Amino acid sequence: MAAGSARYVRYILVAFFILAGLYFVSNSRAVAPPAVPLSGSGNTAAPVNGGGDTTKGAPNAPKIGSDYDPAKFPMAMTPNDPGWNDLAGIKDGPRMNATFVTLARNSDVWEIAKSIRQVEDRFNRRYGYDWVFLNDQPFDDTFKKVTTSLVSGKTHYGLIPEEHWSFPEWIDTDKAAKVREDMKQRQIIYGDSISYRHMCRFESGFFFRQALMMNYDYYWRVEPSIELYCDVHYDPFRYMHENNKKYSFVLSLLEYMETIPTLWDSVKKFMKNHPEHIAAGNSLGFLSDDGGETYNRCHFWSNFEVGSLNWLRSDQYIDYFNSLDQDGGFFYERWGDAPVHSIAAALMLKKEELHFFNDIAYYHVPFTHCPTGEKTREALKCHCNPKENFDWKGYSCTSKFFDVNNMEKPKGWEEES
Ligand SMILES: Nc1nc2c(ncn2[C@@H]2O[C@H](COP(=O)(O)OP(=O)(O)OP(=O)(O)O)[C@@H](O)[C@H]2O)c(=O)[nH]1
Ligand SMILES: *[C@@H]1O[C@H](CO)[C@@H](O)[C@H](O)[C@H]1NC(C)=O
Ligand SMILES: [Mg+2]
Repeated sequence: MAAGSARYVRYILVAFFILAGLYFVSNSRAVAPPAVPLSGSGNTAAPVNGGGDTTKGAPNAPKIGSDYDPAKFPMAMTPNDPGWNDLAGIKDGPRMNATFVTLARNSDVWEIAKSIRQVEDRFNRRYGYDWVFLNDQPFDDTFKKVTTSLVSGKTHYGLIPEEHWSFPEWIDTDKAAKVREDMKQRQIIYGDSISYRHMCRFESGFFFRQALMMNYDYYWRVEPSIELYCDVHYDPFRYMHENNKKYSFVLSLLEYMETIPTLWDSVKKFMKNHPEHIAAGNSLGFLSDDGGETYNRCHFWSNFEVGSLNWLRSDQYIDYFNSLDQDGGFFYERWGDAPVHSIAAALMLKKEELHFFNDIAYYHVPFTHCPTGEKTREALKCHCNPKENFDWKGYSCTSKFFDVNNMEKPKGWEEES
């Protein structure tokens, strides 16, 4: 009897320790401190693991990489494709080596929160792609907390090195100051801003080689205050990868000539010095209506871009950027990253390497891309007003893009022009 009850006590004790052990293990995982350095100390340009939280990302998804059979994971590109209505839960299939990227100030937090929420709701909640945030000032705790809570993938925060956000030594800062004064008088938008110029130069030549961005092959640029109006049914990164696309856009338009008076001269000089970088079968016709003599001001609007980081990091693009940067137009004029990227893409990539994402509906003040065609908009559950679609209006260059590529315009485009 005594021996028997001692055995029971032993059983109870063992069971107790097993339960206590299980409780401890499961609970310690739940209360593990987030790997996100919310205290602000992780704000460096070196790769910081901004979101080691194991609940982030898509746990069941096959690993990142190009080693997969696309046919095993078909993407639903049209409403007739199998899986079109499968918008719930984590998407299976491969993930690209890709990230969202946002340049922002701490004061942009609520406007970028709005953008993130839309990108997540319409696309990323099923994919869990990472998000890199870049800033010329350290990000504060609020910015990191809010953005990390909204992004389904891992978040990373980078501080831009000073040499990527300042006047290079060959720039005459007095001359640059006179230009800003003059542009102010002429009321040219952002004409008197120094920071806007640093921003444009950074987006033109440096975002893709920040330490955090070196970890990825593809990027999707997102700005504060944008809207995504339709569901995204397939992975745009995978589309780029599988179709060998290097640069993409949703809106195109004419640049203000006052901001780029000598940009084309600079480009022509580069073309003369580096004929080896100019692609055969490029999209020169998108940029110039006279065979390259003058620039017609057409450019892709770069506040939205999905593109290849390796292309931007290529000798081709770096030689181009350095040549333009030496000419000083980021400071002596007000060259924007949109014409700078667009000219590079149109001259140095093959036509087939550019892509227009008709099915990604988008708004950045003051322009809207709302897909043409009622059927398309319904299938994509869009909430944009088709009357606001800019694609076929006079200031858009999208029609020219279609013509240069001999592409058929979507049905109903004339009614929207
Ligand atoms: N860190 C940082 N980010 C900036 C600065 N200026 C602009 N940005 C970011 O750079 C991107 C482009 O700047 P915007 O002010 O949106 O320029 P824009 O799109 O030409 O003009 P808006 O019509 O005002 O949107 C945005 O993601 C901004 O958050 C700056 O001084 N510091
Ligand atoms: C992702 O891309 C970067 C840059 O090209 C590369 O260094 C890295 O090895 C890639 N990672 C994977 C998992 O393919
Ligand atoms: Mg903007």
